[in-house]
Amino acid sequence: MARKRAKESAAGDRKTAQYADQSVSTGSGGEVHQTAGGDTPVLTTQQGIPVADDQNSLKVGARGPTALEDFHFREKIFHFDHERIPERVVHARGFGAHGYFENYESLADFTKADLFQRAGEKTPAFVRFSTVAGNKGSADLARDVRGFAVKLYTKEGNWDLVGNNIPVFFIQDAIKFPDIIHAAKQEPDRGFPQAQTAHDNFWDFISLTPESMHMVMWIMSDRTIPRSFRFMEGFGVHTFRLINAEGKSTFVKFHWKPKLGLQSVVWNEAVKINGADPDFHRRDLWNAIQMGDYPEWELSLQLFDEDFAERFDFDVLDATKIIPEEEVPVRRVGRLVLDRCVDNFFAETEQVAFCTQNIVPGIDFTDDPLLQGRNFSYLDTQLKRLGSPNFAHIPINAPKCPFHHFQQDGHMAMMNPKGRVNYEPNSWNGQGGGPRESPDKGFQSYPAEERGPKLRVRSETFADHYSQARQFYISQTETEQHHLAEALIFELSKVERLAIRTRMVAHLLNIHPELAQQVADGLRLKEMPRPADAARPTRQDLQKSPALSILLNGPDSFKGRKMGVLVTDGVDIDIFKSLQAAVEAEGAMLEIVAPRVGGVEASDGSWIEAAQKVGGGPSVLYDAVALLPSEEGVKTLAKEATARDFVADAFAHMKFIGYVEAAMPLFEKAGVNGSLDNGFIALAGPERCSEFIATCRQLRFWAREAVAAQV
Ligand code: HDE
Repeated sequence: MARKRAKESAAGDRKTAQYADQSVSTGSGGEVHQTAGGDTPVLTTQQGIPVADDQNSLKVGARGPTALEDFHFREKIFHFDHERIPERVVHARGFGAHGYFENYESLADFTKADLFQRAGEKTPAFVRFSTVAGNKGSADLARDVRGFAVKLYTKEGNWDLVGNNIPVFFIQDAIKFPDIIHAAKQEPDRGFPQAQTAHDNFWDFISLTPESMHMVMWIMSDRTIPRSFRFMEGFGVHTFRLINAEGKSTFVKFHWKPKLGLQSVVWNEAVKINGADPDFHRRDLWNAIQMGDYPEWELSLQLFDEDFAERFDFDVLDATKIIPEEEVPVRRVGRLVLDRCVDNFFAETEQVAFCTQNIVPGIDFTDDPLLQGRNFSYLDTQLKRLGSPNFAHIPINAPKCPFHHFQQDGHMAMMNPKGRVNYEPNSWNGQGGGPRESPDKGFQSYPAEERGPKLRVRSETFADHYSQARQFYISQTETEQHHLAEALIFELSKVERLAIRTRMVAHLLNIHPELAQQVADGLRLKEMPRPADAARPTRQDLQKSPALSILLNGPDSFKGRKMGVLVTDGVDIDIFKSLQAAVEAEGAMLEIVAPRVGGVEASDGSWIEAAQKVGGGPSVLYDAVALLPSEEGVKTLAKEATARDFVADAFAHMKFIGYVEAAMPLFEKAGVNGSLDNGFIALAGPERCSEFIATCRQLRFWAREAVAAQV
């Protein structure tokens, strides 16, 4: 009996092995199933045991049960089952890259931080950009704050500047963080909406939290729909301290200024990008770095002293306030360059553990209650996510300078000290006694005077919630003010409860009556509410701050931007080539979109390969577009809905559109032929192409917006 079974089994093994070979060879497009040999290493288990068959689990008979003794199968599935670690409770969706920070000048007058001592010094960096509310798999163009977390591997330890692309925050005290995040994320009963603040819970909380009103202006502006990470600012948000060698403290606000200028998309475009390419931002960063087009930001400091802090209109410890750059100008002190993509997303981007309390000698905290709370939260969250107090043993988190301490053991301890001594003080001086503290080199906290009764209170100096919200609003261009009002109308229209919509309008009345009126009209509120009760009246004397506008801080070049070129068979090769050359000369990118991805045959018989089929490369993926069909080719294009959308969307999103005469039938079908405004540039001959690119430097033809809304 036993012999019979063994025979069956052997026959079965042979049969299934043969079947596996067939399935691999046919299943992988005819490639030959490879086994080890030559340079190809032998597949092993984690324990190093060579694997003979990775296609079939061990069975008793070809159609029988799987044997428990199949250790290879069990190890493989066991490991797979544990591949995920808890996603971040906020900022789950992120994308990271490596680079360096280069110091322009010595900042020794202000700080003894080692990385700021020598001009030209480069410090390795890792940056992770993120959205806040969405889960890990959510889309990149959610209307949301973007995280801008920077880890600097300095020679005196890791400094994490864990910032956002908005310089203020929703709340003033960390104790409210779980509430704002619960309110923003999916509602707990239904588990949706995903990555959106356009729902009742969010606006319910916000409308009951006047301190959020300044942040509301920022999140409803186009700051929350950036064109890409490369075109957004970063902010440390809190006031920090710089400490010099004499122990003198200077307050500082940290800013990252993108070299390519600020740029955002419009909301209708964001919604469509999310469908066309949910990875739009990460793909953009990945591609730019892979192409050697390394994005850069300048570290810019607002430096001020106690006197200024006393004089300033608002409390510098209040994270819902900015210091206008017109009052304390930024000083550009160095540049951050991202020049290397990760080798492995999980190992680096997912496992990177930022901690606000990672700070180096020469930089220090202030008593901002949000920052104080964060200093507890980040360490705590890393233990949950990474599962071990040894998360600094993971290469992405490990310092790149020497480190020595007596901490030991724990889950997954990778770096284990040698020798007998694991405590201090000890008397093993010079005989493996281990590291010693250093009063000179060690981190010394700034000896700020702290006194006062122990109370659960909010400082009176934090009480003005509307003045800077108004200042933000009046600092925007008309176009931006319009977008802000539209965003509020969109979001509040998704709120089911009228009382919440009304409560928000009551707050807007304290910010700007014109804004409140527009939103009330947009929501069709039957009655204008009374203004919300305000702890402090809104100051009308704060001046406009042009630094707060995106459009006033755009680029003067099309560099780093992307041109989508729609071509068909018969495309005029001269125009195509000169457009290509003009785009290249500008330092921009060109992507070819064609009816079919295989490409087109140009007017001279040459072949142009496409990157996208027209349906897969809608115009929302490009900063400007050019339409270069032939007279013959446009006939088919005009029949395709995706080609018509390509044009209609480019028009609706105020993009510059270069075109050849042959494109007219497509314009007609797309419904834009009646309004060929100055944003349409006829590429009558090759020489017009550089003129077209020069026009594209304005990025959008905003004058079209009022018209486009009605087409
Ligand atoms: Fe965070 N935040 N945060 N945050 N935050 C986290 O830490 C927290 C705040 C920011 O790419 C968590 O590692 C509290 C402000 C970024 O890995 C968590 C408070 C700013 C990232 C946490 C704040 C930020 C986080 C979740 C209120 C801008 C992503 C996962 C006091 C200055 C970092 C993690 C990355 C992540 C707590 C407010 C930025 C839970 C308690 C203000 C960019 O620890």
